[in-house]
Amino acid sequence: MRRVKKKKATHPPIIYQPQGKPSADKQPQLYAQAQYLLSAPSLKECPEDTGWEVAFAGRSNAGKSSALNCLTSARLARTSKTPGRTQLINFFSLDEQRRLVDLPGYGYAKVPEAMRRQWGEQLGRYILERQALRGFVLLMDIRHPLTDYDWQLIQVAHQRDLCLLVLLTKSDKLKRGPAKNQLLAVQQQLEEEGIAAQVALFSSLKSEGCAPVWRWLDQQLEVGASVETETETLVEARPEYAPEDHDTADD
Ligand SMILES: Nc1nc2c(ncn2[C@@H]2O[C@H](COP(=O)(O)OP(=O)(O)OP(=O)(O)O)[C@@H](O)[C@H]2O)c(=O)[nH]1
Ligand SMILES: [Mg+2]
Repeated sequence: MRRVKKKKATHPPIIYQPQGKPSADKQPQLYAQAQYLLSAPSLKECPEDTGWEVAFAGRSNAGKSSALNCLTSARLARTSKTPGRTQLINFFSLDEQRRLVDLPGYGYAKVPEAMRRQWGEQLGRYILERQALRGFVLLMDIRHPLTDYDWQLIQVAHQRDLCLLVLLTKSDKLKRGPAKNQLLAVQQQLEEEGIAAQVALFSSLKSEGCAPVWRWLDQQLEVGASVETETETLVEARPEYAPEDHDTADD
């Protein structure tokens, strides 16, 4: 009997597989054109202190780099399942005068005490001294909001009267109801402490929550002032980025 040779199954190569529903948000050109600028180990190595800057801060592993990647074009900032990965102040330019900044995460217990203290100092100096700094995005894992370190940062930002946007990240980890409750609880605690801040849910994994962040960033970066930008030009929504859901560190 003639044996029929089985055909080998062939699969088309997987180029990009979105993990969530495509976002309905349209990404403004200003954020799509973001480029890596430089990484500074301390304040004196930062770019010239002119123009407008918004910093992304939060505990190690909160999802800062992932959020930056999601809001901009692609894999600009390095993400990791190992907390404490971002040890430098990373600058990304949007145009000649506007930058987004990925700050080193704080509060990671395994980082040696001396290094933590040194980073605390650099972070404090950056926040208090940097003239270009116009606002702060504080990112907190929705399951672990408002740690002592977060409060310290909020107080320092408050001292300088910096605008604050609080993002509760990894919102995909909770169902809609509990996520909303967590949002309300955080809003209430900030209000009780007299902190004026916008609070919003955010998921890099699902590309959810980008539009309000872009609007808020536009305000802090005074988009439209002095430098001609193309924020009116909207490009297709979905940044070609979604972090892998390998966030097992504190599940
Ligand atoms: N489920 C889920 N996981 C996420 C999300 N955003 C980030 N992660 C995961 O969380 C981990 C940490 O993300 P990073 O963006 O590197 O966090 P970071 O705050 O920059 O961390 P450091 O640089 O160490 O301070 C990674 O494993 C990401 O894949 C999200 O929206 N949903
Ligand atoms: Mg990082």
